[in-house]
Amino acid sequence: MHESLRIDGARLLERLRSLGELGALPGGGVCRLAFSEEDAWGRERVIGWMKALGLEVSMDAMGNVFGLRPGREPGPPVMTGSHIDTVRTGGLYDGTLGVLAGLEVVETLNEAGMTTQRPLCVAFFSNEEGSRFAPDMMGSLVYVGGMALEEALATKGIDGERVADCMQAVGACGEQAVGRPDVHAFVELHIEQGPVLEESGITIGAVERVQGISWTELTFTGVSNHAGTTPMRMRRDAGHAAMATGAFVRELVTRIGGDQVGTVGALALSPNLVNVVPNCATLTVDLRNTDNDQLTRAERELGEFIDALAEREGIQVESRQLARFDPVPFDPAMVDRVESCASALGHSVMRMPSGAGHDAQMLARVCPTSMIFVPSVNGISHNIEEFTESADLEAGANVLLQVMLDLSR
Ligand code: HGY
Ligand code: MN
Ligand code: MN
Ligand code: MN
Repeated sequence: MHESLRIDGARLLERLRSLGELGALPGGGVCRLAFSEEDAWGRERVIGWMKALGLEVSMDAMGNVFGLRPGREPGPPVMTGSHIDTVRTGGLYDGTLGVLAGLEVVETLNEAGMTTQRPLCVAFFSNEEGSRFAPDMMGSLVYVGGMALEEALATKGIDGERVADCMQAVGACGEQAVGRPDVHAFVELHIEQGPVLEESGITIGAVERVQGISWTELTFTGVSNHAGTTPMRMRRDAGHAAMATGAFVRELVTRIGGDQVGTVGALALSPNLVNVVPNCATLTVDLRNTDNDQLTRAERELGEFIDALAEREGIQVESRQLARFDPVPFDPAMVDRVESCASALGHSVMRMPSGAGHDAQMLARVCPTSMIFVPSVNGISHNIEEFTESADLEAGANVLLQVMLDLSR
């Protein structure tokens, strides 16, 4: 019976649109930074939908939220979900698709009067983006016991505020203890956020693994001085060091090649004035690779470069690791399941890695896990132009429905 079951695409689109109203940016797109007021609005709306669907809602001490649908038998649930926090220039689909498609699966089963053997659970995890409070995937990392709750709560963000205080302010502190998850299997639907599916003309990605991630914050300290009177030989120019590092990152990743990518996403100079040699520069370096040895090599060469640079320029450098996750392989049987469910529904499907980090890479530490990708138009994400065709959103949600039914009989 369940092979013929289909989700309601229009209803899914309406929820995506409705959630996108919260934290909507004037020119389009969304900003719901973790534990911000906008994040709280999103949390409230999704929890309202969970309750309206009859789910038993709980929140843990990290603010992770779970909507449980009992099965015919008790036991660890088949879980799906993702995140609803966004980057500062976020789109409508990053994270939210996985959460709202999970709710759509529940509503479809409710309408069909179907009770699965195993319980189902739809979750959203706190602070997946990590762009306000590093590391990324913080909520799911704490959930699986990969980061102590106390450490997460004490984390200071880019605005100097502590996670604990911001969570308190938005009511995102639940009672449920963290670190002892009991999950039968986890599957996350997510937009690809890259160009591969679109360029390949394929609808569904069966994700085999997530690449390794390394985030570092570098702070160069020199001496501020007059831009006109200070001879070049006397300068201790922190700004120059930052720019030289940015150029080196591009040269490094080009030289390593393969899947290696590198980004300087945040840069701040002080005093940031046209006629003052900067005495302080802070920048972030995001390095990723599917090959951990190459990623480690990139980190090492970056470290060697900045030490030599600081020595040569007579400035100090402080390096702070913001995140480091090895590449994560998903359970082959789970990847097969995504592939076979997609094919059974008549969708083209390909196996592929994930360039982005996801909550699924944390759940993979505690249960069989995989991901379903759908195409991103022009490969764009973390950009207000982020878009996925309705037919592809619907296809992904239908694959999710079938995979969850497969897992929960
Ligand atoms: O950075 C990432 O890959 C994720 O979107 N947080
Ligand atoms: Mn995401
Ligand atoms: Mn993201
Ligand atoms: Mn993600």
